[in-house]
Amino acid sequence: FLSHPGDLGVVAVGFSGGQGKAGVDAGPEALIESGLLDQLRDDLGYNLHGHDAVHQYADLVPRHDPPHRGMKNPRAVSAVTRRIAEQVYSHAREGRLVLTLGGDHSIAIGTIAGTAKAVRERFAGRKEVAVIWVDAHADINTPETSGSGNIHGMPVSFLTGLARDSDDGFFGWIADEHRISIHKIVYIGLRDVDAGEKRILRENGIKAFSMFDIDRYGIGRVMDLALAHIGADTPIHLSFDVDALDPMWAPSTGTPVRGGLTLREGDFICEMVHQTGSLVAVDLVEVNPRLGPAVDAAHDTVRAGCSLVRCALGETLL
Ligand code: HAR
Ligand code: MN
Ligand code: MN
Ligand code: MN
Repeated sequence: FLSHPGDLGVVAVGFSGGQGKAGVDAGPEALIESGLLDQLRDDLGYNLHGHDAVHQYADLVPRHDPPHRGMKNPRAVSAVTRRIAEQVYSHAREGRLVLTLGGDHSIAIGTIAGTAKAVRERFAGRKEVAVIWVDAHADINTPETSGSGNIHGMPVSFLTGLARDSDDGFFGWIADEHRISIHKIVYIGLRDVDAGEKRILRENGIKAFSMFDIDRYGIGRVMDLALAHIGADTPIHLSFDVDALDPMWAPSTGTPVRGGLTLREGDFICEMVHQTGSLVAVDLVEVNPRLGPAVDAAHDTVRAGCSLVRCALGETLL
């Protein structure tokens, strides 16, 4: 295989509290059972750390967790993402690339908070992490603009500071060192964005490439523009929601939206990000093996997810 690519910290997150459908907590187990981590070790040559456990965080999920500012399961999601931030940070501090397997997309509050802190530390405050958010959805609702109260639709607002809370039990633990700049996030694949979210994107000048842009310019040009926006020599956190793919490729997910990326376009995004050499963390989220219309749905979705991760970690580049 390729020359030894280095150390990989793995955080498998069996958590579904950021949304209402059971089963997304079984995503990591399905991905691992299908051989993903073995492939990363045996075929790609990574040195794995933290890969023995799928974390359930049962000790952090309170029995009584009533809504706060309309958010559902707010204490659980706040406590779990706080723990994830520590896990991701401790891998990144050791110089490891960090792979997080979800779980719903609320967990990115933790993963990105963790890398943001590690990158600030590593570069003594001279660099900030950039985020490439691949998704059908913008996930930038504030608690007040959200129609659903599901926190997996809000992570970007908390990470950028557009949403804040003073109570540690409700994301008040998020400090400046955990936050990302609104100018260092780029969206790819959007096609189901709420009216309030469109307003937030517009008013803050946030860079976003929708499916329209991909159809118009092609995925190659979109990736060139996305990476140019981030700039060279900037550490990159790739947060990939499997629902960015068309349901033809990834049917087993909580909120499928037709008209999405082909598997090949998704793989290409991951390959381009790998090729920058600036990747510091990858999330793959919203794989729900319990959902889907056909018998093969979960199998297909897991296979697609594995392919995306392998591409992000360098498998397909010669
Ligand atoms: N925008 C909607 C909301 O806030 C739905 C978005 C959540 N779906 C996801 N996230 N899978 O990407 O509830
Ligand atoms: Mn998402
Ligand atoms: Mn989504
Ligand atoms: Mn490489």
